[in-house]
Amino acid sequence: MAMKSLTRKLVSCVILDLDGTLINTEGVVEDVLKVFLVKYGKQWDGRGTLNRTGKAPIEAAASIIEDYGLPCTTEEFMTDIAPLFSDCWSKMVALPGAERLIKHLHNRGVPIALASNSPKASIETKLSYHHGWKERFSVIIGGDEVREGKPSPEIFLEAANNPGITAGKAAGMAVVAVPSVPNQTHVYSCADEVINSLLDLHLENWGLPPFQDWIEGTLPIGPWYIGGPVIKGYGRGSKVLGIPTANISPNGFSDILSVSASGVYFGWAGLSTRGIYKMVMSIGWNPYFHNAEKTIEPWLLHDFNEDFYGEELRLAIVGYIRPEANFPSLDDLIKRIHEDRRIAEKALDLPLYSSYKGAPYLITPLVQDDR
Ligand code: RBF
Ligand code: MG
Repeated sequence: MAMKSLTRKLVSCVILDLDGTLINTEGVVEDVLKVFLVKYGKQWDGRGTLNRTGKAPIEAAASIIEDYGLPCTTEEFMTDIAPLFSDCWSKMVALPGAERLIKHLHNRGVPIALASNSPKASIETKLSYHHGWKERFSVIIGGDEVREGKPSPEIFLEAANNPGITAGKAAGMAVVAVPSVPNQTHVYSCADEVINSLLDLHLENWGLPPFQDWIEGTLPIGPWYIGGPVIKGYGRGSKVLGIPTANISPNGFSDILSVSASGVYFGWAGLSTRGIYKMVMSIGWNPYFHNAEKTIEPWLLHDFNEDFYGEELRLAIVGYIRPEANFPSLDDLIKRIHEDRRIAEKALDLPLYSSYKGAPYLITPLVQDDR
């Protein structure tokens, strides 16, 4: 994506945000708000997400009260909602690439700091569910440790005011934004670079030690195992485009879907009565087609003679190729998808990936044991 090359700086230390950058706070907060609003006879409709993200809890609360016209004060709101959050911390899972980034920078001796608008106590609680994170930060600054939270620069200056990090401050700061709200990249236009997920962070662009785990244009992930009956079969929809995807229902995988970066993945696909095939897939909104819902669209790399609508399809997702993108024309989109296919087909022959072809999950049991 766009990078302002003129303003690019060589970076010697990194300050990370927590909510929506390293963990999926927003998804968990949404689930709590859904339950909470019912108390006031209101229904959650996704309103105001952008007004809340990145704000301190008290300001976020004020914006919900305003967005939904709730008859309470921010203090009452905070007191009432607190118990609902108490058992939610463990659901705030690592976003794609977060763990990898923290470990990599730490291993390579690059100092990392955490600067979050959350109060220090919440940061500590959230981090306690992520083994090995806290110790890797040289400094952690919460919203209650500065006079003014973000967007005031104070929190970043405070985080940088640390022996290991002063050097970075002296060099000036460059900002890479990882939007947690889809299709709102324009909101982040003052960043030096906007990326879809931390998987797309290219550290060498910033003078930092590059990740070593990309191999032949692919990044090993997972494996994730998902499956279900084919709801849009081969031979329908995009067969006209030469891309016969076989959608499975996203219902039941909302956890994986909500935290997986929209993009192109690959792996192995098992069809109950037919066999195991190479597979390349998209997870996302398909911006070219303006889809309203995130979809899972595996393309089984085999010439089938007939449709397999309704059959059980099992997937082992083992690698990542690229972020979802919008293309100027359908022709460009199709060309790129065929390029993805070639990358996946070749990569799946590497032992690193081919070993998952034998995963027991790919084979559907003939008799379902429901006990
Ligand atoms: N749709 C997009 O709008 N942008 C993409 O970057 C994109 N990448 C895809 C990659 C693969 C491997 C596959 C199978 C599909 C991708 N799609 C993408 C979705 C594609 O538009 C869709 O599968 C069909 O064209 C019709 O639903
Ligand atoms: Mg944030």
